[in-house]
Amino acid sequence: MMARDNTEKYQSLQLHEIEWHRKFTLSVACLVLFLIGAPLGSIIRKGGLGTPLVFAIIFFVIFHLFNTFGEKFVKSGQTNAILGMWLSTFILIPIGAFLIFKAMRDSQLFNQEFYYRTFKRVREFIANFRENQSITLERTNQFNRMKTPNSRRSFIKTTGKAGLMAGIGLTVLPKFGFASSNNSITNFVQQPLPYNYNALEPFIDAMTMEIHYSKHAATYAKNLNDACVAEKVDINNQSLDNILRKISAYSPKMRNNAGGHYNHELFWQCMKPGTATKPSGKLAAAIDSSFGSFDAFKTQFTDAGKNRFGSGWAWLVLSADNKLVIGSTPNQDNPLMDTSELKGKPLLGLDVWEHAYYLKYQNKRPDYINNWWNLVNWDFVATQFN
Ligand code: MN3
Repeated sequence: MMARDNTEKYQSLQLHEIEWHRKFTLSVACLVLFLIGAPLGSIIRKGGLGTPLVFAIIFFVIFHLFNTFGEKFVKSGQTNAILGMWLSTFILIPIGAFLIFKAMRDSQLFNQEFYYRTFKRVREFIANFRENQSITLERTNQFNRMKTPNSRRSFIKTTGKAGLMAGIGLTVLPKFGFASSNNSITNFVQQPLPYNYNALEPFIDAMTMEIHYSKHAATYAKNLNDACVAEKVDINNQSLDNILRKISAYSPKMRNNAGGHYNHELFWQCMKPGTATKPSGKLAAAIDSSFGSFDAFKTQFTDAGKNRFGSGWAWLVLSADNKLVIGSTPNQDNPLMDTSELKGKPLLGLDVWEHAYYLKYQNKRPDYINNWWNLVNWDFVATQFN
């Protein structure tokens, strides 16, 4: 009788405790669910309240299931009330914090490229770390094998330098991986966008950038690699420039995708966030002497883009006889191609395909071009020119 009383007392106390915790977890959960729903909605950019609400409800169901099980565990005495009742909240808070962080940056959460890049960075870091360690170990071993102080001293002198160089190489080279393959602007792999999708707002909107980079341009890169496999091009011993210069020898698929990939890789670099300056130095002088003035150059380039019928690109190129020339190419052709009427080294390229502007500017291509001038990265154009 006494024991049963005690159990009943204990159970009612426990129920009271559960009720007490539930009051607090519910209010915190509402906040957490909002913190998850809102950023997820903004990340997938469906707009309106619908998407955040749907996500909030889904997470509420998850939260409720967790809590129901937690309560069961507390009642059966397998865990205490704090852990049982707060576990789901503790799990959801970091998820909410992560989503807010992602939503604040941009919508890379659903961008495979982001995960691929992160994975690659971690792998590189581990590889560098291992290599550094084995160098240190090897040097220690060599050092210990030496008998005389003299040879030890000369060893320190020589391997010290070599080790220093290796260390610098290992830490510096990966950072310049892109730059070193940059003689030809681009290789066969799509490079990370140099800025966030929303960085070019308000002139180019984030959704256009995301679709343009992660869908259109990514497809050119993928199809280019497929074409290289199909046409037995050894991409390790062949530069994209060379392929473009002899593009008439390849299939239309190679022409469209080699051009598409090259053009977009150049295009991303031709732009940068912030207010564009004017060209300066040698480039500014060359523009003035070729076109009369910077404004005259802008007008001529804008016309080249405006008047390109259908899809294509407007270009500023450096011709073989070192002259600045403005022109345009259809589809994904570019001035490096042997099939192109306009020939030369591309310094500045403008994508006038509808996919580059339609969401924001619809049919108003001239408005897109006028606004695009605010984004031109003249520093990059100058490095292409020099
Ligand atoms: Mn495009």
